[in-house]
Amino acid sequence: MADRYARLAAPEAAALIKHGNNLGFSGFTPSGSPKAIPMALAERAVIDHLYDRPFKVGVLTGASTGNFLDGALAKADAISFRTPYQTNDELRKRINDGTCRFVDMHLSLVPQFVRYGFLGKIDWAIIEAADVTSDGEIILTSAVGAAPTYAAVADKILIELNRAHPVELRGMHDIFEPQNPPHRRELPIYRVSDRIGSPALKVDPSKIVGIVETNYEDDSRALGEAGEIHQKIGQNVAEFLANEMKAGRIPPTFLPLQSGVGETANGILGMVGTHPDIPPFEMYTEVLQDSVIALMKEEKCRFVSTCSLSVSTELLREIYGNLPWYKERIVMRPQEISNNPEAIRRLGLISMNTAIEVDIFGNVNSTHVMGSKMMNGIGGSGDFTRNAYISIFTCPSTAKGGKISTIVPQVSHTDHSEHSVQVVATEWGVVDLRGRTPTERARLIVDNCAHPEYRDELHRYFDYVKGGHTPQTLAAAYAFHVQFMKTGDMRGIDWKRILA
Ligand code: 0RQ
Repeated sequence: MADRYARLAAPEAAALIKHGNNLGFSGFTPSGSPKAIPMALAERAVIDHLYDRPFKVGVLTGASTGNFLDGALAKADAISFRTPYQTNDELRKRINDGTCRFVDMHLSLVPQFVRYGFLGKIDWAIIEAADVTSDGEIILTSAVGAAPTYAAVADKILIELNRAHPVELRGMHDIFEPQNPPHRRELPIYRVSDRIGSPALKVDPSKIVGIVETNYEDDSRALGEAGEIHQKIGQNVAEFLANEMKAGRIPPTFLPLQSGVGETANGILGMVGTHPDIPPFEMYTEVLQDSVIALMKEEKCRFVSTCSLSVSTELLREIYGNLPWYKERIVMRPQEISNNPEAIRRLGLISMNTAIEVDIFGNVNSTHVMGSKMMNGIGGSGDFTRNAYISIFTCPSTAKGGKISTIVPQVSHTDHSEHSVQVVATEWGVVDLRGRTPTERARLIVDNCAHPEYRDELHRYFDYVKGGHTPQTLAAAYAFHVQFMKTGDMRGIDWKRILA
């Protein structure tokens, strides 16, 4: 580690940042994001606000972050602008009450948007590092995210040198930034494990204003054991994939998997991974979640290309305790590469993401509750879904104790259209929408995926709406949602009145 850089205490680093600055942070999910500087910034904001001094910053990261960053800064009301994704309750509240501007973006596009200046100037890059050399080589930690781009475009760089991450991480990252068009070349990734960049992030050392030394573990939460519903969904997806192999539509070597965030995705991947007819596979994904570690140890998952190690603290310790073994089996890439449409299409990925709701025609809402309230954001689900060899969406058939059907006549917000969504699975069944017309899709989804308590309601709607390529009645398309907003339960719709 180099001595040429100034050593700063976190409050000293925070004091350098001005109200209105745009900050580009390393990290992707709570993994790999700075911790001490954002917490010091939050403390500073609280004091500034007490003295009626304005202090808010723009926060750009790889994906979501944890309590150290989004949590602390949102609580201090210190975020004026946020992109591209978040999962924090306090921040979600501010986004939905309009006090924080939020731009929900495809994660693969963030670095390009930043390089082109579409998101404004980046004043500071704040990067968590396991090591930094005097000539500006930075070894990143448990994620890459958009750190290479933030570091390249920012005026100045602050490093959080975090001793909780071992310097031996060197070699797990593969840092690569494509040229801007018209000079961009193809990405030479032909196998999941191909490396195309360098193990370190290289920056102009004169831009590094100082180093804050810390020792904080990532605050990733452990995901619970898959419940009965998630197990059934996982079983349905696994059976579907096993049948695709039998039918010769997936090669005997299988195809690389991508799996989304959250409890549902983690549980489903666990089930797919343990299905006896699914052979050992590789993953080309953006988050390596808990269930993958067990599959790697059983050699069921042979290699993972990811943007982050989004695992619980215990599992990250396990990875760090056996680094040589994991370094042969994991490569961490920038989100522009982990989520790159070209690589996804070429490698023939099977994508598995979670929906908030799905409509009878196969359109998916991943982001908004009842059409208006932001949940987390689209994340990487669009990058993968649109370009996958097979794109799968899963969700439990109901939410909020059965008061909400996740299968609805029309989604209240569209993130993934019927043209990109190929397979839908709930705990009741799995349907293959490829090559089906809207009317065929509607029958399949209602009869196989909807909760039985909602099937009659959905049939009633669909039997009434006749005519057109995609039969729909605008007066009743949102009847389920309107009923919930009036009564707190989607059931009991007065169809006679609505369809009169
Ligand atoms: O809320 O906890 O308050 O009860 O939504 O739902 O079932 O716990 O599912 O944790 O897997 O998250 C889509 C949000 C699912 C996530 C989403 C309520 C439900 C609960 C969470 P409560 P579950 P999960 C790559 C992929 C977009 C980004 C993405 C997500 C809460 O998967 O953010 O895919 N996806 N990225 O009760 C009202 C409905 C609801 C509902 C569920 N229809 N109406 N509330 N909920 N359905 C990774 C990255 O991009 C980093």
